Amino acid sequence: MNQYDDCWLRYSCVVEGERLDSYRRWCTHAYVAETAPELNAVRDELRRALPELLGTDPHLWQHPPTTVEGFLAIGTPADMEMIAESVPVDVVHDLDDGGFLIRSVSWDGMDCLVVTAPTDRGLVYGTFHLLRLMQIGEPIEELSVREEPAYEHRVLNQWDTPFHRSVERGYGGESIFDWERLPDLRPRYEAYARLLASVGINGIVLNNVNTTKPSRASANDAFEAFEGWQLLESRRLEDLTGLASMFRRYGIRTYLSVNFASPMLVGGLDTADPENPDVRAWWREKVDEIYDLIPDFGGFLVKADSEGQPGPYDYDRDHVAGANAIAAALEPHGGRVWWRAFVYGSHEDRAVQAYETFEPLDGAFADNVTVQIKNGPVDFQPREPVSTLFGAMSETNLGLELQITGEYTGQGVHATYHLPMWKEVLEFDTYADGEDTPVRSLFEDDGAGIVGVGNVGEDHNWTGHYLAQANLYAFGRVVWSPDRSTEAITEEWIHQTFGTDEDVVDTVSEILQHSWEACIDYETGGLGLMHMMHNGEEYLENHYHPSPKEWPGYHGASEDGIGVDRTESGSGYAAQYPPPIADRYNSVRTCPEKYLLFFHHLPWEYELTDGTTVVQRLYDNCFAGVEEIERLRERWHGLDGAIDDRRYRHVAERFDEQLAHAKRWRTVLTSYFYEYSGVPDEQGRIRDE
Ligand code: GCV
Repeated sequence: MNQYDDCWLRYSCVVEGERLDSYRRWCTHAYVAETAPELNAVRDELRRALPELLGTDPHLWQHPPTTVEGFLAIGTPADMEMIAESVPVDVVHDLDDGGFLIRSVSWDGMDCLVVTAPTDRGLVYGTFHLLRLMQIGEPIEELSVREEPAYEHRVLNQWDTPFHRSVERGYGGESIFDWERLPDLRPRYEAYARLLASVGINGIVLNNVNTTKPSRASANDAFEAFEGWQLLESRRLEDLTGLASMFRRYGIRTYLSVNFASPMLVGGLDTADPENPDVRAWWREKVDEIYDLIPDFGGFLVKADSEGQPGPYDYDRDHVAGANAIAAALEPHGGRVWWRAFVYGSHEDRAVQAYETFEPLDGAFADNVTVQIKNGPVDFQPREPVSTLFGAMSETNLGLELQITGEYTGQGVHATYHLPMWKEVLEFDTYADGEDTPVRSLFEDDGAGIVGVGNVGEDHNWTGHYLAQANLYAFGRVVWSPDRSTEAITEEWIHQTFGTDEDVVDTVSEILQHSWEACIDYETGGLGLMHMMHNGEEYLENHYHPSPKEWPGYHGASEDGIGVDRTESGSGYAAQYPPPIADRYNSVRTCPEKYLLFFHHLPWEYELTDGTTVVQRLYDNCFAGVEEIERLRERWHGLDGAIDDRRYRHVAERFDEQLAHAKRWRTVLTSYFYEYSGVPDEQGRIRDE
């Protein structure tokens, strides 16, 4: 058994007959440029993939082969004359960084397949694209592919906590990064880089945004582990260079999460005031030192004035002053600050705070600052309305932060697929620039981008749950191409991961695509409620079990009703949206049911449009969610014998646990709703629990 799963890079031979003949004809011989580290990665990938896909060893040439029927050529037009002669060079040069062409051409009487791009990173993506087509069994005889990433920045945020091998909100085991042993590189790092590059990720923030023990932390040992600030120490930076070079081979730039008080913690200054000249000089020198070691370093991610991390407020400065001071040090090197907008704590309704803090600062951030905003105003709940900030900061580089890991969606146990949620977010019309300004259109300018909080760890399967690999895959693919449909991305993943058998594809696709709505139903009741999870101290209990009594402010249950009033008569969150959206959400008649109780506090027996009462709908949805998991589990059982036993059994066991846990959610929530409302379930199901 391999040390770790190959995920979607299995390269199991799926085709036979004429299709296989054509793969062999074009790809048995490969002529690959040798001008950059990325090209070594390309060659290595061909050496790994082609023997599996072709059933024969490939021959890698140093010069264009002359005595063969056909060959595969990979390089930029500048690298390879043969490519410059056979593809329209101006079309190649018009592509954005990362873009590529794949063309079937005839050259010197031979059938050739050319993978070309204006940058070496694009050649890596083009190679993975071609290998994906072959894994899926697509024809390659008459290819004419032109691909470009939708956004410049497609970044993974690791919440790995250095020196402790732990991952905050990671459910796939310990951190894969062994900081104490750097500069030694584990083979697993390269395997990870391959997975990321294969779906177009071009940046990685290596460490957790929590970089120091929070100032208001209790005596909880877990907080002692936050020592990520030390990564800016010179000895740690030197250790990082090898890891950064390895990621560079795959077109991935390295970033670090840094502590706002680094000038004090690392530099020994007595202040971190962003206006202090010594502080600014310290950042400049530190950044110069980093770029000497890592010339393509991406920049810093900063969590400031948030959950006890230090920030500009400590010096009576605002977020612009804080972000711009650090950005000034990075600017000469082309580096960027990703500055998180995740601030809350001073308002009764935390949803309103990020907008109140950041919207007045629109237009004041430096060009190399990106304001990184979670998709919703609370915190990666199973479903949240889109954050109001997306429609309010058109003069600022924005970053959308999505969560790949399942912190609130069943962690490593429930099969909850996040792509349908991300699609809902990306398609939401923000009216930022009038009607038809969907979220997905906001990150197209240089300096904007989309980031995902990662879900990998040391487990054999990387993600704690085999099906959670789909979340990592889908993140990369949807961020590369947000127009690609959920169905298409999901099927691609299944084809590469489980093969092309129709039953398997239909079953896994159905499970994935229905899993998110089911989770919403049993974890929230489906009307816009949220955060009814337990906030325990124990690592895996936290945000997993139901505990609606613990956080009444998030759902507003009382004897007279349920939900949080966020209209004008309440916290006013709805009014932070541009008028058409604000009007829709402010009115109980037009507010979509899925957000109803997020925006409105309503009597338990308030009648919904179909005549059902609020409390009855909550009951019904909780029951429907569990029934759906029962059905999806049955569907999975139908795959016994159709896929390998290891993965079949793992997912079957997880489904047993998920079902038991979904029932626990249903029992706790429905009893809680009943306790407050005193309204029995029309179908008498609560007594039977
Ligand atoms: C990294 C929530 C999570 C924390 C996380 C924080 C953040 O509070 O529970 O684990 O910390 O968000 O995004 O900064």
